[in-house]
Amino acid sequence: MEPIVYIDGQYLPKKDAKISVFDHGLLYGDGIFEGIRTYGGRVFKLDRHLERLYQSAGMISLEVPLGQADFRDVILEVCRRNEVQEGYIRPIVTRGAGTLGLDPRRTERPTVIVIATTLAPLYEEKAEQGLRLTTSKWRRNPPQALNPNIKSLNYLNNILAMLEVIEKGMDEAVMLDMDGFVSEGSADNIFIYDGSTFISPPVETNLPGVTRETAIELIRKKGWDFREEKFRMEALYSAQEVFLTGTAAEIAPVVEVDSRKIGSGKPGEKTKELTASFKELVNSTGTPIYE
Ligand code: PXG
Repeated sequence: MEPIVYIDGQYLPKKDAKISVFDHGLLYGDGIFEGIRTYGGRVFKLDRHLERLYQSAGMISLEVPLGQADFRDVILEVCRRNEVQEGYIRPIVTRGAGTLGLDPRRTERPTVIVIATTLAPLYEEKAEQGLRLTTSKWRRNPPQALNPNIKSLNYLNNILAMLEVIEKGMDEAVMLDMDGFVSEGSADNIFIYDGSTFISPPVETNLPGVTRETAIELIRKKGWDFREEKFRMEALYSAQEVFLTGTAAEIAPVVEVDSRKIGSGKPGEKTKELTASFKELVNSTGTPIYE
């Protein structure tokens, strides 16, 4: 089946789904996006992802030419047209086609794109054994330069970290903020368990992840302690358990950071419990695509 892509009001076969080379999303990374998962024909946390999409747009003064309820309908329709069950959705809004100058006023109107594909999780097998991380030499964009709360099309900061991961044969990067505190991975948030409390850095220096929020809810529901707090690499190295959270990563255990074993060197027991609860949640909640 040929995939169907939504662009500006039209549902097009993949081969016809094209945008202008003058689109400022391409020319300048001027735009925003979301990454959303579906499980068993239901979209996980659809409204929260939509909310974050509009927040990202607001932070770059981009007016989404579609109301939130209409955007929601489009996403569900793209899923239906692609017969998605276990899938991945990528809504994108760019500043639109314009002139070669970066002035956003020289664009006609924002471009809205929605792609939906059938997809397996990012780290499926690796996640069972646990991920190996390396600290990136690149610092996460500080909020004073490009706020990491914006899920923008400008992902070079993260891609530089990913290139390092590939060079070193690792699975994911740990990115530090400008002050040397742990911020997040290249495409996921990070948690440590110190033996009594789960800790994740405050979102000032990272993306407010939907999976991060879900993990915090699960931790609290189990009656375990959680707090938001800045921490340095040493806290990561000496943690009993470490895990990453993300739409693609889900809740993924970390077993090694910078060649240092985390805990026993195997996925932590608490992390495993959280992963199991997360799987239960994604398979029992969400917005139905077919109804
Ligand atoms: N930090 C960053 C920088 C991200 O890009 C997360 C944290 C986790 O957020 P969520 O809301 O997903 O829990 C992300 C999410 C991909 C891909 O294609 C990347 C993300 C999401 C989905 C797919 O690698 N990034």
